[in-house]
Amino acid sequence: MVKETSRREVLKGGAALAGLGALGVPEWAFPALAQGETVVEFTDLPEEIVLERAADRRIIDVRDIDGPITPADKWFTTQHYGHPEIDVNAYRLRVSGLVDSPLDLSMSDLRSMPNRELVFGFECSGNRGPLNGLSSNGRWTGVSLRTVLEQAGVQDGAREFVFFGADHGEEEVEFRGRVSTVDQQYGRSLQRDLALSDEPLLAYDLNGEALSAHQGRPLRLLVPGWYGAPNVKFLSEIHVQEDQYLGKYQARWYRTLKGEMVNGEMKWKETAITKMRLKSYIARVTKVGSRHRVFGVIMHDGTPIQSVEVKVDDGPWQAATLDASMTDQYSWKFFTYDWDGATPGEHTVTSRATDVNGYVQPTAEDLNEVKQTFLEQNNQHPRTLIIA
Ligand SMILES: Nc1nc2c(c(=O)[nH]1)N[C@H]1C(S)=C(S)[C@@H](COP(=O)(O)O)O[C@H]1N2
Ligand SMILES: [Mo]
Repeated sequence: MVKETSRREVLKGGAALAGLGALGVPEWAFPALAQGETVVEFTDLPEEIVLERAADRRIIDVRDIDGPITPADKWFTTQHYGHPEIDVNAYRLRVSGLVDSPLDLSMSDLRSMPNRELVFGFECSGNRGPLNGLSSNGRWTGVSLRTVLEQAGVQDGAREFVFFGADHGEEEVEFRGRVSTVDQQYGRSLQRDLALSDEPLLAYDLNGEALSAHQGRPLRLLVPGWYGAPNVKFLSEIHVQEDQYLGKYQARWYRTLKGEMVNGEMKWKETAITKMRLKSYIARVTKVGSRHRVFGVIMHDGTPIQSVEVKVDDGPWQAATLDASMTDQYSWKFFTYDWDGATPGEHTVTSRATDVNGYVQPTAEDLNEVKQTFLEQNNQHPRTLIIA
């Protein structure tokens, strides 16, 4: 009754998955697993899982995660205007605006500056269950933003640091019913304190190799702990200014409508996409002999994790185990929960994480009371499966 399918067939998707679902026992082996360990497939997956929807869009198959670092050729990827043509030898990073000495830095200039490594995993702010495939974790190398800014000499009046990608396109921008078509460059900004802190990195390598076009060749900004949108790829210019930057991807596109209680009254406001909101998601459930194991991932802003718990159906929350080897602050984190005595039939498994500040990953119901728009969807996501 149990049909095993190779991973390739599974990823090709539709037919195999639907066929297995129809058997009622969607279960198969992944090469990444221990001998005899098989995946119990979720019943909440779409009929067809397309990992590469376009040449420049890719999600990861979270069922297939086999180590803390996502290989560069599997890293999730997305952007608004495709991959700009950049001749890496002719490339220059421009630093302009309120600086004492404007800069034009080649990749060899940047690579000869002091470098550092950063293990950092992030998700797109639009990432959501059940797939959660717009998330990955990497080992990045680059130069601290601060090192470059110090070389340029930031002036006192500088408040806002704008990061422009080389990518752009024609966009319609609507204002009170009037539409203008203008050329938009991908741009995001950081405020002074963060820009001049030790945190942001101008990264040129991922997992020890030069960035591919997918991850922003030849240079990208990384803001540890933040969502994907601020991590500007194909970085071409840093412009330092006094005024707030209100470009499309800063001021309009990446906004969340949130409610907050202020003096006993709910105040609704649009907020910027910045730090990742604590999320755990269940990536797979496996079976070894008669035992089941739930494996999941935590995405977070670097605040240490206090606990992660799993519940089966409407049962009590049970402590899951964090992978103690994942000590890099901004890495994603793995957890497992050994599910003993799983009974045959349909079940839901749900996880929730709590950080040391006491923030508890909300239920979808609670989240939707304080959030209207769809970004930052960090709610608990119950997964459904059938135990044979
Ligand atoms: N230049 C540029 N940078 C960009 C974007 C873009 O469209 N252009 N998209 C952002 C968004 S929304 C995300 S989620 C991440 C994705 O990064 P990745 O492709 O390395 O996973 O890139 C960010 N940086
Ligand atoms: Mo994104």
